[in-house]
Amino acid sequence: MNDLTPEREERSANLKGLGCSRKRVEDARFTQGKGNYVDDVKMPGMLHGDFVRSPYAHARVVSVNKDAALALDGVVAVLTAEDLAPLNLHWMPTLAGDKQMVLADGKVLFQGQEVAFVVARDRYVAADAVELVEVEYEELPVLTDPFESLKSDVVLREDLAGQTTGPHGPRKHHNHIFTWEQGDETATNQVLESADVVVEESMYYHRTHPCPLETCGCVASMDKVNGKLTLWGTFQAPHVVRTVASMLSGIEEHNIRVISPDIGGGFGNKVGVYPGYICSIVASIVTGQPVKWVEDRMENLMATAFARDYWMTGKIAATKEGKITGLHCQVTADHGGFDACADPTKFPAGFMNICTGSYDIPVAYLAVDGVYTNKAPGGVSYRCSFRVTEAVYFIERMIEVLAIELDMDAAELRRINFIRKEQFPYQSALGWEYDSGDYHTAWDKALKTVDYDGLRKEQAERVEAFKRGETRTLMGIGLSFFTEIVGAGPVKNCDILGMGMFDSCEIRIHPTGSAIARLGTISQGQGHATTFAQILASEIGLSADSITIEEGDTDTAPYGLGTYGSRSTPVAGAAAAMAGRKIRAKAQMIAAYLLEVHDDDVEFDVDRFVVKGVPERFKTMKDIAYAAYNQAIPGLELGLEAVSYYDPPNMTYPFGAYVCVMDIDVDTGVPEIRRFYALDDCGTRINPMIIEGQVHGGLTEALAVALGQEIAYDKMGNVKTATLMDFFLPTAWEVPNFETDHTVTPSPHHPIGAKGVGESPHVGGVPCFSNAVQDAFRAFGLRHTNMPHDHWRIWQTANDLGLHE
Ligand code: MCN
Ligand code: CUM
Repeated sequence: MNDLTPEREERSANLKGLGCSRKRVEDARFTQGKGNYVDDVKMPGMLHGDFVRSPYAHARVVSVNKDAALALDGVVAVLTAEDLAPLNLHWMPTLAGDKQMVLADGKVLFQGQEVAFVVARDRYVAADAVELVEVEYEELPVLTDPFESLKSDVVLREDLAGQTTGPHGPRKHHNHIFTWEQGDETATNQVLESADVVVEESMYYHRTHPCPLETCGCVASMDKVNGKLTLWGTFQAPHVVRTVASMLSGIEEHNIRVISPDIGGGFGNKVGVYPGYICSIVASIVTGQPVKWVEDRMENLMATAFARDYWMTGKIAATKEGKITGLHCQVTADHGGFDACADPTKFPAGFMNICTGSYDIPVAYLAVDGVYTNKAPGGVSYRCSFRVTEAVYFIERMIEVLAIELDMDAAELRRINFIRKEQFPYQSALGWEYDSGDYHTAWDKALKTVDYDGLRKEQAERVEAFKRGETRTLMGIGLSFFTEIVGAGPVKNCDILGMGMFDSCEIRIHPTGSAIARLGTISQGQGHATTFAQILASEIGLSADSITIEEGDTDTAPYGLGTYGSRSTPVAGAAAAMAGRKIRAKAQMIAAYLLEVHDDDVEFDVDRFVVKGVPERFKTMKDIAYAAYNQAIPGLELGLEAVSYYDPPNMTYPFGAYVCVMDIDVDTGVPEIRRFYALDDCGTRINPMIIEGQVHGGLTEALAVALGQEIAYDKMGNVKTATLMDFFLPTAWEVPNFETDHTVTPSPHHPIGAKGVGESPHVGGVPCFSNAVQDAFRAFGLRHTNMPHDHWRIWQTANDLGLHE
């Protein structure tokens, strides 16, 4: 039954299942302005909240005077920490085991911190009242550098004074949060001491921000008649929000309904719990009216989850021939005023311990120190797969630096160190088991497609021409090879606030052969309504067009941990396949009964069950669905429904090979991207068009981060990049054409062999762009320079190398 006859091929195509570039079903409403976002939720009597925020990065709050604000017509309430304290809601737990002020309790720790919450008749009155709240501050010394913070006498977190242990072990200093160690330090140091070659390099992966087009917000509505709290919000994990809201408020979980409506991009910015959510809930309970809070762009950039801010120092040991023998990585992580990283509990530095990358490195050691500073909290967001962005940037820079030291070609250096196909499942020195990979095939395909040897030749000629004064443009060839780790995660080692990171799917087949499936995840633009239906179509044999996908309403969806860490496909996608298989198992019994044969005598064939060897005797899934509701089949319950809660046995490890060809004008520092080639391997591909879209989006954000985007602070702790005038958000003008390609190495443990892809292009893209810039200057002695490579910094690099003389 393996080759499809034309007739079977047509039936299969009609399903629009796995592998089909099905058009996105959600786009009809988005492109017509008919999406339903949080700010579209409007209720009778709805009030509006707005924050008074601190202009100072570090200050004592001496007093807050609400009188003038309360006197303004239309102002209903002004909440401060004093009002929340009796409810024990002035502080909230963070996902990292720390706690965070909901409203300033005695002091502020970063610019933009929430000090008071004004509730008013409309947004305008609320904004006016914010100006009328008089706050007296007493400035304190500001620490924006984590290294200085670790030496300073200034105590940032007075609430933790005297605590020498935190949720992740001992604290070395009053501004130190944790040290997280992985691997074997003694063995690594031994290798470093006796190696032929050791290179050391320090690099900074700067602070940046996901900056989704839709900012964060919510509407809280406490119905005092039935005791039910409904919360609409921009939540990437609605069930977790419900559980946390129940724990904090004491409202029983069944009386809380959390709804994530359409979301205008999340990129990790919408995983955490923000003071605005707590304040809106309290305000709704206090006033008895629905309360909406939606932050503006400046608030979003200043106060919600930032990304990165990792200072990394690496030592890499190798033989003269370039075989890597050991890796040492020391990180100082700037977490801002509170540790609000959204990591699985046991991973305070996320999956940074995948920093051995795609290479077979026998011994390694990683130590990460988390540090408090006077900056906004957050740290895990922005297509990061829990710090895999930092890990891949680190190793892909170390490889380039090692290539320089060894005077070797960087592509060849990668090739001789790749984990070989036959080594999978591969046990890494820092504790991961890579499920599957075929790196050499992908690398060779990439290099061949771009004519790598030809490019290197051209580059060498360009260097000569530059030296002869015939051109002022240099050429950079950026390489990166990444291994991602997505699909958190096995419940045995991954949890968020104690909840194991499984996910779920519940399917209900209707009598006429259409269906609804609900999942514990939530799309923010990834196209789940399109792709989850495709997985089910192939499993169940009903057209994807006949399957509605619903996510994001905790009253109807089964419990799931949400969408981040590219986990939807690896975890919820697996749950969908497993639930589909349960449906199919029952359908088989019904079909056998209808066809009057034994269960084992029928087999599944695209969209039907056929009697083995007699293909003209069959029952389609539509027939079977109808029979499930109108035939009394002995020993079988009526109906056709299934639910699956899926605990993945392992993460999935997508990978990819990227090449960027860049021309750099030495006199202006302007880079021109000539070509960008991205080969991704995410195992079985559900929807190639959506994958391509994900890759384009992730690469665009990678370009942004590598070439200019940053959240920069001055010494006073002022955010210098809090508007889109200063924060670089690329447009069609800056973004080049991206060429996409793929190989397919299925995950051996995922029911359909799929791995995630949503974050891969960002993880692999940032080092690729950065390596391209740095490679352009390799012939002139550059070893490493930090991102973001904006025009000014590139010009500066050229200047430092004496290229302007
Ligand atoms: N897909 C596929 N075949 C595969 C893998 C994935 O067709 N083998 C499809 C999926 O069916 C899904 C999409 O690609 O439609 C992304 O799937 P997946 O990799 O599982 O990632 P998630 O759905 O869990 O999305 C999360 C990921 C993250 S963590 C960030 S950050 C990010 C990203 O998605 N945020 C995004 N991409 C985004 N894209 C948009 N438009 N908006 C965001 O906020
Ligand atoms: Cu790290 S950003 Mo995504 O996991 O939502």
